Amino acid sequence: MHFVHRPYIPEETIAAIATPPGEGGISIIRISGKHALPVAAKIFTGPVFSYPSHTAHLGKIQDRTGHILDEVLLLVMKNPKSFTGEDTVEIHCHGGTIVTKKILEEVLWAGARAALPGEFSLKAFMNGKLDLTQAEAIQQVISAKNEMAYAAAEQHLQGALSKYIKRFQAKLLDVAAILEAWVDFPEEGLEFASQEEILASLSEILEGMSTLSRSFYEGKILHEGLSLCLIGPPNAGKSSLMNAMLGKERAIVTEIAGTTRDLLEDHLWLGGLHFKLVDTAGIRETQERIEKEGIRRSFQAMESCDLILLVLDASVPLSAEALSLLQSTPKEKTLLIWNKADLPHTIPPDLFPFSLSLSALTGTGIDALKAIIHKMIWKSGPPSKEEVLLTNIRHKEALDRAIAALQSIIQGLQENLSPEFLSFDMRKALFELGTILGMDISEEILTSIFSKFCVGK
Ligand SMILES: Nc1nc2c(ncn2[C@@H]2O[C@H](COP(=O)(O)OP(=O)(O)O)[C@@H](O)[C@H]2O)c(=O)[nH]1
Ligand SMILES: [Mg+2]
Repeated sequence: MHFVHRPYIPEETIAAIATPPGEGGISIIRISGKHALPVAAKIFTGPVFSYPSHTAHLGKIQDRTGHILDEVLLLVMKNPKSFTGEDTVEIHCHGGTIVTKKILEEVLWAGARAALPGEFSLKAFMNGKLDLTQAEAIQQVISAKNEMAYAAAEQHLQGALSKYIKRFQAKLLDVAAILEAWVDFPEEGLEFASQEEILASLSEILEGMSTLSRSFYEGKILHEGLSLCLIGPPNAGKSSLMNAMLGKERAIVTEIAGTTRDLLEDHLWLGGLHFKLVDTAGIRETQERIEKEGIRRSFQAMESCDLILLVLDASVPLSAEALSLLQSTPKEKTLLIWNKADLPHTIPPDLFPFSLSLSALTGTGIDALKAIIHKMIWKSGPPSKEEVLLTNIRHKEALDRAIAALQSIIQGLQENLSPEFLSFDMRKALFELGTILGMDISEEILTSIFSKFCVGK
């Protein structure tokens, strides 16, 4: 969807349906702005102007001809004590598509304008109700697909990430002040702190910022999930393993080599996380056109996935295809699986850092497989609920630019550059940290952030 956000005009009153489309118990129409009360008063049967803030009132909505549209509950929240910081009215009506739409039409007729996606949150940000990380966290709370992603988003919403960033800012400002003193009083400046002390505190800040930046890997896992891809020669049991992992007969399994010829995807939930599991065509030399295309897609999937499950048949000697796959798969993102362990088998030792044997047919070893996947993903254990993680690419990029600026300050200090030269990078680092919180941020960037939000939020 493409649209242009208008600049924030406090006088404008906006309205939108805040509940999801479709039928439900209730729907909520939200109105925010200077004229929220007059708009509501035009269509509601009660004395809207006399209602105290934060009260709820039962009444009816009338259309412009006086026809009753629905019996509703009207909530009044006066500025500044509302989500947006403006006068806000919520109309809770019956949750039907038509009735909700009709009431919104009347609200718009009465003087509100249709809100753009994320515009309520934009107003909240503009009015200082939230900083930008918190506003962005709202959307992540809404879109969280698993408990850990939800926990991380909720934590950002409570301001945990802002607190972290502000701490970096405060520490950097301390150093900046000392650098300024060096510039202004070259003689006495050194009394405030020695070069070693400054280097030590900068390194400590850098370390903290780098740790936060690295947490984006975990944040991404939580938020987007990962893709697992089954790769192997024909008849190794890839499709059988897919079915065993999913606990349903998703893929066709036969003893005929070349049964799977296209990519097959399904969702897999493992340890509270969301994965995309992809079954692929068995890799071998073939002249058959469809199978050939399938194999090309297998290689593509192998490239793009986060984790490869390389499946080999342990009950037969290694084929040429198996050997070639053992050589060509990137070891660091591959789990080697020796399948058909229910049959007499031999397994060459220690080929890959991560491997196990199992039987897709009997199900023996499937739990161990899930445990290893878990271990491979969380290289140093899953994050605790208290850990602050970066989950947003915008934050990650700004933080990395701040880190680069900090590195160049440290390098400059080590090369005994005069402090004047360091203050440019210091300002850059502080600026980048500020943009994470929404300070000094351009209208264009704000627009693109809020345009990804839901309408009505
Ligand atoms: N004994 C035994 N047979 C298996 C096992 N896994 C798969 N098979 C059989 O191997 C054949 C090929 O399986 P399939 O899942 O289609 O392999 P794919 O070509 O790699 O997808 C089928 O006849 C399966 O029943 C296993 O763990 N043990
Ligand atoms: Mg198959």
